[in-house]
Amino acid sequence: MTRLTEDAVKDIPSKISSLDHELEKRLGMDMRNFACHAMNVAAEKINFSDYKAAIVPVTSGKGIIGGFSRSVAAAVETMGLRSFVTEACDVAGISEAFSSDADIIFMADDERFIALNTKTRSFSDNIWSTAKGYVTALRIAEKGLEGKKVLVIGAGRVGTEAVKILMKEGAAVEVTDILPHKAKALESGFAGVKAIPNVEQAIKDNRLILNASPGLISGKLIREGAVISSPGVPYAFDDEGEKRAKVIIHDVLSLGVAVMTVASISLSLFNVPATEVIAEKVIP
Ligand code: 2YH
Repeated sequence: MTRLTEDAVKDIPSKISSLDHELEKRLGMDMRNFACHAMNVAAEKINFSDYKAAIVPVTSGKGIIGGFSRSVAAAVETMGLRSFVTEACDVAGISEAFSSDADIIFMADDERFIALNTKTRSFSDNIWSTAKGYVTALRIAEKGLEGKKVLVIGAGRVGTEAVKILMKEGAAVEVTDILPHKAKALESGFAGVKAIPNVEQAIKDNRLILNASPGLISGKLIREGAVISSPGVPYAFDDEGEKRAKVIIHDVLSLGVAVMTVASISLSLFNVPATEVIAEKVIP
């Protein structure tokens, strides 16, 4: 799975408010309203400033990504929560977060990134939240997805969740991956999903795209007026692709974190079933 890099996150804290405005310009809502929209909860029902979020740096596996915790904090603060990065890492950091009465603890290792609600003992997951956020962004940008053909590029963890969410939205889902057996596994796993073995052809044939892959996409393949929602890191598009597409929605971290935040709060406030929010079933 793609691991974020220091370089990818380094500008987030200084650019978070322009990111928020950019989202408003593209989708007609800021990050907070967007995340509430994705989770189907009314923003006015949540007192965001009542919540304190702690971000715990985690050293396990490949270790700390410089700027990662600060970037998560910046995204959460933009939504109106109070937040802090714990001084200590790992277990000591978790105990510091609890001692400081944090309501939500964000922590990520190389496999998972969760927002644990300390009051409800439930948590939201970055994979599911990212998929949910980017499907929602595509739906808003396209003014509805029901009955429309959508291509998911990348049959990894975010792609798999996106396929499931798009099916629920009533889209006609196609999926492609440079490893065709992975797309095929999704076709076999979910009735109605169609695997397309040739990635380039799949891109040429589709106007609505959810890109959950780390590959670069040549602008020559992009259709005029394409609507693209792209959580994939690194950024996949060249100048030609940007010119041809009507809109490309992309960021490396904040949209996923925004949805995680509202999901983590919603689990307690609105009895959203945890199974809806947590991606437990992953097709290998
Ligand atoms: O980037 C990642 C993983 N690919 C999981 C993301 C799930 N979408 N993890 C971030 C690791 C952060 C590091 N442990 C830190 O700085 O705390």
